[in-house]
Amino acid sequence: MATLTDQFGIQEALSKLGIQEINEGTSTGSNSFANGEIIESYSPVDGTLIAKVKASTQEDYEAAVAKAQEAFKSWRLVPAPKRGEIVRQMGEELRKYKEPLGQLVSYEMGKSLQEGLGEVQEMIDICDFAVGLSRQLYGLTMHSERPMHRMYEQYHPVGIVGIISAFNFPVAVWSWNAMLAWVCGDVCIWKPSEKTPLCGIACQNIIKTVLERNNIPEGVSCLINGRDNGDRMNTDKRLPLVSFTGSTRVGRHVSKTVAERFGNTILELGGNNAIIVSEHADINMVLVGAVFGAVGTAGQRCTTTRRLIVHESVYDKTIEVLKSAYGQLKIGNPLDSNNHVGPLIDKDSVQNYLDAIEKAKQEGGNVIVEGGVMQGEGYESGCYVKPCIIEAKNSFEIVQHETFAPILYVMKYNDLEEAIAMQNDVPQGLSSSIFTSNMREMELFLSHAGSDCGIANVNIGTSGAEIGGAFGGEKETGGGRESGSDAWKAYMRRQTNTINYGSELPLAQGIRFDL
Ligand code: UN1
Repeated sequence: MATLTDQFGIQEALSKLGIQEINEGTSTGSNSFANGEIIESYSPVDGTLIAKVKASTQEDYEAAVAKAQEAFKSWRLVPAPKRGEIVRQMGEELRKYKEPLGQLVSYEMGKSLQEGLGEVQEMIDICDFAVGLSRQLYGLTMHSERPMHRMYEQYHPVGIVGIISAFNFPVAVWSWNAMLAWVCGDVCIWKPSEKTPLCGIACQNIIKTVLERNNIPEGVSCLINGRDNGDRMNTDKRLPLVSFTGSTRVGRHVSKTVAERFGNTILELGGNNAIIVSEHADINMVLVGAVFGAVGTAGQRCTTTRRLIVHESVYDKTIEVLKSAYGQLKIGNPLDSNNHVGPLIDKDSVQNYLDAIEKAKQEGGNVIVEGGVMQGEGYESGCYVKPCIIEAKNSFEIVQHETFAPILYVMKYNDLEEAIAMQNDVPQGLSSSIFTSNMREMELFLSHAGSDCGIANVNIGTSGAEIGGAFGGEKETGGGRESGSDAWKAYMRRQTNTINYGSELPLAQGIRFDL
């Protein structure tokens, strides 16, 4: 291992997380099914091969499903608050491992250590949320039209939930799904991204101890690795629900494939999130919201701020403030707390970033803060890029497209309705925000005539949603909702029950059927 990694305690973190067989061919976690080809996990931080992981074969996949099916039979019978207790213990375990897991997230994925730790905090938060939820899986009761009848609805677990997660939130998004699914009585099969397999293994290792000490069958939580397993899950009738986080392109395929067999999906796909900066905005607040939104996680959140729609009267000032903030950004090793921006996930992403800048220029974009790939000491992995700002039109093809990189497009408006129309005029519909201290503007933005996104914020950036709200978006973002509010309902099947406690059998709708 490179000295750089030792300097930041990665070896120690890996060993605490039970990932020990570095470069020996495989590193497997509890209940992972891995006899296939080698997947290599390289860190974008310094280009080091962190470990090799084996993919799951068709046989491995079958073994995982069989184990999950078996586990479901007993897990669904555990009372929901008792399932909540197991999830509570998982939250405790995650608290213990917050530091090393945050480090691994940062090292394997490339986000800053602060954001890595924040991601583990999201996991802890969702555990706490799920514990409370385990006593609140409510259904409604309603009055029957027939005498001496009672009607109510209840929610039952669906069975095996397939979770396909992306590299950019390699642990939190799994936990949003898994923790809710578990209190709902479901079991999970998780396929993490091929780019962050070690994060998957680490999570399995952490929760394994909780399952073991409570005598819960380990099939409640199965881990499979390798691209081919995505379609195995999508086409598998034994998985009534597939939760997919990733690109709109792949999401479209998942959606069709699962729908073909009448399975359900939760889709968290691309975003193209905008901040509207009104003439009544507090510019200092805009600064933090927009810069963190655009360059946090090196622009690789689905909630990243990609467009800034600025009122013409504050346009020059906003650009000036942004330029100076971008000038102060430190790009480098994300484990070093002095740096603001870490690397992109890999060189393909760097190429996409460069292509997007080129396209924006070709379409007439005016570069305000120059981008480029960082060279020299500390940047040997070739994955570090400069966050850039381009003055553009909303109608540019490239602006309509989500590029997973720190590129911020800025544009002017003079009327708020026009700004809202621009903000909505993209295929995606995840997150949006307005900075204003004007109550009328704020309410218009949040009204039916306002933002068409799943998330709409005021005086907060587009990223960094709390777990307590439902997370997800409209249009090409896929329509799914995860984490807080009543997102749990997607992990259960609803059953309407009507009970006749009388001695007659009256038919509904007053139909007579005399025998
Ligand atoms: C994602 O980018 O896939 O709202 C999830 C946020 C985070 C989650 C992002 N809480 O930015």
